[in-house]
Amino acid sequence: MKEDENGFNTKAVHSGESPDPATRAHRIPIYQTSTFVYETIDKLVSGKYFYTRTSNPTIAALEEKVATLECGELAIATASGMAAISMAILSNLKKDDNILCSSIVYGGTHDLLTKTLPPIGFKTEFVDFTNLSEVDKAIKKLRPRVVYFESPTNPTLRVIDIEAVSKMVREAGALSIFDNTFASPYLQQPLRLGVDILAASATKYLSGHGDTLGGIIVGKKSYILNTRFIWAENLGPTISPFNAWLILRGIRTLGPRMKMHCENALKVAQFLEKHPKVKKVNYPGLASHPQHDLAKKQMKLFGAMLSFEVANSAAAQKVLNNLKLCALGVSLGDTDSLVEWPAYMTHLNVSKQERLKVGVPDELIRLSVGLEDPEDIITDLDQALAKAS
Ligand code: LCS
Repeated sequence: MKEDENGFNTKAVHSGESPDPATRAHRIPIYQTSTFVYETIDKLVSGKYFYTRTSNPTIAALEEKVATLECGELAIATASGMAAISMAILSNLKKDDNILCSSIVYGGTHDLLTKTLPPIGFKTEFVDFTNLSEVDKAIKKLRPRVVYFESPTNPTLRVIDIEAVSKMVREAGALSIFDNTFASPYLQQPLRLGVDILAASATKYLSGHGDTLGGIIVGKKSYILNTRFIWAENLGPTISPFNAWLILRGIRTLGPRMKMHCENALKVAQFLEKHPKVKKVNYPGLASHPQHDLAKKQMKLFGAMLSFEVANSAAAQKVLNNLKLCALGVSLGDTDSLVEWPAYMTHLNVSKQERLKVGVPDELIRLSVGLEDPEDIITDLDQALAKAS
């Protein structure tokens, strides 16, 4: 059987990995070296590895595993998700190019597009990507080079039609870049839906254990080779071999972890939806979610990220201060449930006016549902909600 015909979990376990040719170690070693030395110039010139900033066997194993799972040709692993996203965007821009972006994305990405890129000449317009006619209008008006989006969105959990947006972008001769961090390749494979380039944080579900940072860019061979040698080699966003090894280890259990994360999240979302102190729950798996049918069509399960609104900002603080099992901190996709306050944490730099427009009021709490027993997560939320007035 060819490897690509294997199921997702088989690929997650095996792809990119084979016993170490030098020692027959079953697990790929952490090639913790900056350079590779050769006996002669001839051997150096024909050698596969030269310097870890460009390539390294442990990092290459991670790249092959993620490229296989995302159904892409090749990948580049980076030191963080933001390194992947910034390099994916910059490597596709030329002087005077514009970017079109979904109105709600991770706060760090929003900062990159509104604070880092404008002074060097790249402007971004934001529109609501759940409204396809707005996307169409904006593409025609702006003529962007890059169209950037994520789904489900952080922290509002809106679902965007990946196939429809990618088609519009392709027909306009632009490039789509998609962040698959929240879903992971277990839930959706955007490159198969027509996205040109995938960029994501590997810090979250791919690693899965909250003990490392990493990022990944996946795409066509020509693009990835050019980006590796022209951009990655010169900007130097290389992941450490140790962090790559941790993420490789995490991905082997991505399927079973995601399944359990999603089952837990659905139970928590259903509990929250019935709770009298909760005004609104954003979770694509609930029938009340505005894009529930699209989520059913586009995703295998509904993910493990959700957000919910309580009465007001003071009530949100009370809930956050009283949670015991769910830890208060940014990040997500960890074994442990993590809660955060988007208005004051991940999306602090987005203006209040903009936040309110895209559905991030002060009373919104985001929860990354972990792998604890769901009853325990629910008990914790229940006791903290009881303390909110
Ligand atoms: N994309 C999304 C959707 C994210 O949520 C994050 C980080 C990134 C990219 C960046 O990845 P990193 O550089 O951290 O590996 N999201 C975070 C969050 O929501 N809280 O803390 C980090």
